[in-house]
Order: sequence, then structure tokens, then C-alpha cells
Amino acid sequence: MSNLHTELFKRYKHNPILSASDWPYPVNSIFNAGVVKLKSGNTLLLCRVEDRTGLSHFCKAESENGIENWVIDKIPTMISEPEKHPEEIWGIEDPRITYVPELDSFAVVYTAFSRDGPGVALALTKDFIDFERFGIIMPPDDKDAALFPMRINGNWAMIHRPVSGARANIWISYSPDLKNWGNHTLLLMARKGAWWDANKIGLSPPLIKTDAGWLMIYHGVRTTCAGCIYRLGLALFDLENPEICLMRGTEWFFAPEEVYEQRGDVGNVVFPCGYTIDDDGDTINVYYGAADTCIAMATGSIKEMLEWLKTHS
Ligand code: BMA
Repeated sequence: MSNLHTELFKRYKHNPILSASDWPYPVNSIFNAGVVKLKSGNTLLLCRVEDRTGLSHFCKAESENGIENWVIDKIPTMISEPEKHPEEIWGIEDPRITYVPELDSFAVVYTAFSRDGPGVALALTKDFIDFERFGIIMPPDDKDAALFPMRINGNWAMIHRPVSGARANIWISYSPDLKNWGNHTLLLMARKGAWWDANKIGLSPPLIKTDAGWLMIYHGVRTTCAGCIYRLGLALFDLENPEICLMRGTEWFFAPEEVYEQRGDVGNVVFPCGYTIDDDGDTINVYYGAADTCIAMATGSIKEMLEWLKTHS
């Protein structure tokens, strides 16, 4: 479907790229994957997999071109460990992955579904086989979190989305050791009223570092009589002080339009948790959960996203 708006993300024509029928073991749905480009050049997706208990775990899929011929783990890659980590009693969801050069490790920040609701948990891994769990680092209700790849003014920094009352805004917090978090600061507020991003917003994939600043793709949740619509918007933050918002788009730029995005376990959801950037430093391949059922891919240009922000903020 096309309209007169600028199309910043072009969907891969054979979307979805991964769904339950591709899985080597029985599952209900595959969606919301964390993404990294490995040193080998391969793309690794750490997929959220929901089985027929309704609980989620992670399973990795690796591909040379990031589109097809996925090699999928035969068994779950990372499962909840409620004996050691009671906060994971109802599963683990929505991983966001950041490579952290200082630690020579990937930081996987994910939702731990606890008895008290969703909280933010962290694990470090070098190989996506062994995971060093740090446990819950933000208590419930909190989710949609990702780590910055480097320290900001000496501290680790993380974006997350606590919920208070009916409103859910995006916050930034800091830590000297990845365990103790403080200096909690409100970063981006949900709009109000009829806006597409009224009342509830959240970080989608980890921030994108550009020369102009940290580029954020965030989701806005519009509540309607027919249910929620998850759409995507853009904001830009200062490189040195990410608490300064330089620009924020007025309109959404990507929304559920295709059948696989509009129909599924939870219809009208596009939910990216990761991306890869090509060697040109500009082409971005965004992997998103579609309707909480499958994984789709869309490609854009970081330069064009920044240009769009200038005329739409
Ligand atoms: C959000 C998250 C996502 C999910 C989305 C739509 O709150 O829980 O995992 O994709 O809702 O159901």
C-alpha cells in the first residue's frame, strides 16, 4: 500500500522473513527480536519465541545476508530461570542488544515477566551461548529498555519505560557498575489527547548513533475502541548529553499497513527491537515483530530519517 507521505522504511518484498512454521520445534509465534551484526558479517536475531504455554523464551537465528537461509538453534537459546531469578517466573521478552566495546560483550536488556509485572533485566554474553545474568535492574512496571554502547560522562546509561498510573514515558538512568542504577531522568513524554503517541510511548530498538545525535525510533500506542495501534516515530538527542532532545517528529513514520502487521495474535503492531547498519554507514535494516506473530524487515536511510525530522518536527 502506498500513500503520499514520505516512505522512510521500505518493507522487504517477501515479508515476513521468519515465522513459527520456520521453527525447528513447536512454537506459537516468533517476534520482537534483538539484533546484532557479528564480526563474521552474519546477522544474528535473538528472537522472542512464545510457546503454547503463553510464556516466552529466546532463540537465535543467524543468516549470512540477514534475510534468508536462517540457521535456527534446535532448542531454546535462553530460557527463564525462575529458581535463580524469580523475576523471570512468567518468561523473558523483547531483548534489545547493544555491543559494548569496553566489555567486549553484548549487553542483552530484556523484559523479565515477574509476579509483579514486567521489569527490566540485563545479561552479558560474548557468544550467545553463555549468558551472565545481572538480574532485575529496574523493578516493575518497566520495560522497553536498552543500554548505550559506551559510558556517558563516566557512567553507563540506559533508556527505559516505567509506567506510572495511566501514563508511560521514556526515562534515562545511569550506573557506575551496571547493577546499581540512579539519576533517573525523564527523557521523552507521551503526548496527550488525540495524538498518535498519546499516553504511552516506549523505546523501540537501541538508539542509533549518528553525527547529528542519538537517533531514537520509538513506538506510540494509540488506544481506540477497536484496540491499540502501535506506530513508530523519531526523536533526536544530543550526543554528549542525551537528556537534551534536539528534535521530535510530529507524525508517525511507520505503521501497520500490511496484512501480516494488521492480523495476528495482537493485530496492528509493528515493534522493532533491533537493526543492522550496512557498510555504507547509512542503510539501516530494521527487524520488527509484526502483530506479535512473525518477524518482518524494512530498510531505510539514516540520512533520510534525519532529513525527515528537520521538516517534520
Ligand atoms: C508491548 C510489549 C510487546 C508487544 C506489544 C504489543 O507492551 O509487550 O512485547 O509486542 O505490547 O502486544
